[in-house]
Amino acid sequence: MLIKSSNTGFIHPVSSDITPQAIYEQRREWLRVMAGGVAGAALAGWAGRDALAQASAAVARPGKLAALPGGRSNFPGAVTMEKLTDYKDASTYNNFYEFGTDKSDPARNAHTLKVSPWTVEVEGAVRKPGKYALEDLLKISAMEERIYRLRCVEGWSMVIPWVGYSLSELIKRVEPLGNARFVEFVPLAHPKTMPFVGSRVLDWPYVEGLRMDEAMNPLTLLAFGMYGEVLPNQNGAPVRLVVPWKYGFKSAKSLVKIRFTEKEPATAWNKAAAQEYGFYSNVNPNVDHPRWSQATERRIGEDGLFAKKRKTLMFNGYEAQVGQMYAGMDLKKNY
Ligand SMILES: Nc1nc2c(c(=O)[nH]1)N[C@H]1C(S)=C(S)[C@@H](COP(=O)(O)O)O[C@H]1N2
Ligand SMILES: [Mo]
Repeated sequence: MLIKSSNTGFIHPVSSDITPQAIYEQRREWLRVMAGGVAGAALAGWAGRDALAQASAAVARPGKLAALPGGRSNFPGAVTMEKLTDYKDASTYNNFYEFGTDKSDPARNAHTLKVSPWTVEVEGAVRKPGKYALEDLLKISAMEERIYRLRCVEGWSMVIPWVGYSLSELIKRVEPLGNARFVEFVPLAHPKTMPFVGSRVLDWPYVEGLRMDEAMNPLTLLAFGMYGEVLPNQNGAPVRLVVPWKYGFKSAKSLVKIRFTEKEPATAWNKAAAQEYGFYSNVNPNVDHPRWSQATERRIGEDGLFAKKRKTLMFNGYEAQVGQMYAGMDLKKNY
């Protein structure tokens, strides 16, 4: 069954299409058990009422767009207990250069983005290349809710409940060949609906890339929604990447192509300023940006007069889940 959102015109399946009813029921039961466990642990520790509410209940929907529910993820590290950023901040303070370079530009301009119909093409070194209609992409795996920190290289961060599934689910499906060592992510670049495509800030499209093991890491999320609803255009509708241990710019929005390659992809920010933005771009408080420190960050929503800056964590706090992938690499050289 398809429901048409009055706000966006985006057509998406209801949850019973995404998950067969039986699995849905099972997942609900399991969630109930999990929530109890997590809530118990939170109570025993430092967490207060916010964390408790966050752990035990589904994130409240803002009610602006069509619903896209996801079962709370049980993958280690997939749900932070930190206070969620307000939906309003998460959907009005954005980087999406295709719609302008000010934080408020995407929310103001991205209504022109046409997200239906939408196709994502998988190509390159895979046994099963092909074009996926969004409707089919949505059904590849059960939707999960993941609460991730997202830290921008500019020194601010948010905590956002994303809805999606591990990119690895799609990758397994298309069967990469032995020579596939990297994955390139290509967002839409459509000058008619994206007014800043063509501007000289970047070389369009906004290409990003990951090494194969990074792309296969279960934390790497193919996201279709946030706060229990489909993504607002300004957050990268209808499908984007979220890579929580890397600076925000690696999390490419509004993807139309996923390409498997032997060579390291040339990424948009690396091409624009190689001395400032490397291929890896792992969040690393010990490696300064050439023009500023990366040791601390400002959590959006905490910017009152007495708000303290937070210390930025190695790999944005996901070291236990991802540190292993970089063992033996010089992270000052591979910034
Ligand atoms: N296509 C595209 N994807 C993009 C960007 C962009 O300009 N274009 N900006 C990146 C940057 S710098 C950040 S910090 C995050 C911001 O995501 P958000 O607006 O959903 O918080 O998106 C990333 N993905
Ligand atoms: Mo960013």
